[in-house]
Amino acid sequence: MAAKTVNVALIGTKFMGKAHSNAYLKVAKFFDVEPQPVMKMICGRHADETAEFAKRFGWENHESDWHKVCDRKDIDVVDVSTPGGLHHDISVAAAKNGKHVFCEKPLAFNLKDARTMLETARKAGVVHMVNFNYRVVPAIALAKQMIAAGEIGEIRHFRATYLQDWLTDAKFPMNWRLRKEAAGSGAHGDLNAHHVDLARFLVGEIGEVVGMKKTFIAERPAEGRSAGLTATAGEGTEKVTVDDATLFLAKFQNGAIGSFEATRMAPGRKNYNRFEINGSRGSLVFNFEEMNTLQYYSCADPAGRQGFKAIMATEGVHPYAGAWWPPGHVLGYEHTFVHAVVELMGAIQKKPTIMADFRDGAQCVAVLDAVEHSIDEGKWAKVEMVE
Ligand code: SOE
Repeated sequence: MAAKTVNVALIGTKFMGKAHSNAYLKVAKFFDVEPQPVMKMICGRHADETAEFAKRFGWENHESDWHKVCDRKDIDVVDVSTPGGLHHDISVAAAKNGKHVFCEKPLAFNLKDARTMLETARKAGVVHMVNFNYRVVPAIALAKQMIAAGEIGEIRHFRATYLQDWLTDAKFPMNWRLRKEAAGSGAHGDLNAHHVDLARFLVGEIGEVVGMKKTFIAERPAEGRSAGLTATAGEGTEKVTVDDATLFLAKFQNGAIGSFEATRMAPGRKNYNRFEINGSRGSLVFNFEEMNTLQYYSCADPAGRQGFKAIMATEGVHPYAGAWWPPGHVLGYEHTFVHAVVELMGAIQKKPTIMADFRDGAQCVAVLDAVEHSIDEGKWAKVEMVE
């Protein structure tokens, strides 16, 4: 019997558009997913580029107006891979029309919008998922299992640094990620969002925060063209309206404490997404630049033999790894998107998932917002809870 299918429409043709397209292409080749995604429709602002993109990645149709995509009867899933400024409007339109929604992070620019997205999706009874793709890095999914099994005991510290360097040079031109109206915020929403999600995933809810932020370069050469994290300069200059770096401290509801640092101005750090968790019985350390390994220290090891060991999460027993290559044949960034689509297809089949839904997405926005409030008011701020 032929496998069940769902028709997917992807909105966005840039960095995330490529990563998601690749995931839809690969998922049913490596994983026994049901339903299987059919690459029905790609949507991008520029008709010619989108037509070219459709041909290159194998999308059946292309469109340049997302409203029309959300209105189509033959679409089951809308994948929102646009800059953040469009997440709310597209997700709400798609959910109201009964489509499952898979949205990039951060879910929204403020808690009010995030709540509307959540309520609309719940009312429509559709699957809603946020692409916090680091949850499905095999080493991180393994960390989740180890924590749940009590292997590091009661958690006391979550220590996260997310460092990149692509904005170090003051001559690096503007792009949408530096404009508040398109990105919501800078390093905070782009990078801290991932760690807030991982902190909630691995440790628990955050109750209170206090932060600070800094924009080191207030004006940059105007944008000529940009793609991914690269750009060429156009004429003149433009004001930067987001943070270059945001740091904050957090109190978890379960008594753990945390520190978070995100910057796009750390020369030499490319995608240094690192966190360390210390518990009463051991520690775990992850660094995306070595994403196939999870560092584990166990206090139970005999005296004289204690130390961090690197678990290479590429064995068949590790989450997702068995579907790919033999042990040690490492995975990369793009595989995380495939794993996210495995989870998305599973959720459509009503299977339990470890991915974030819109409630998780909204709770992450609540933490990000609380950090902004604490900065504005110069004191600790309570995080609103989303039901
Ligand atoms: C750019 O900073 C970026 O691509 C983020 O937008 C992603 O979410 C992060 O995973 C890697 O860096």
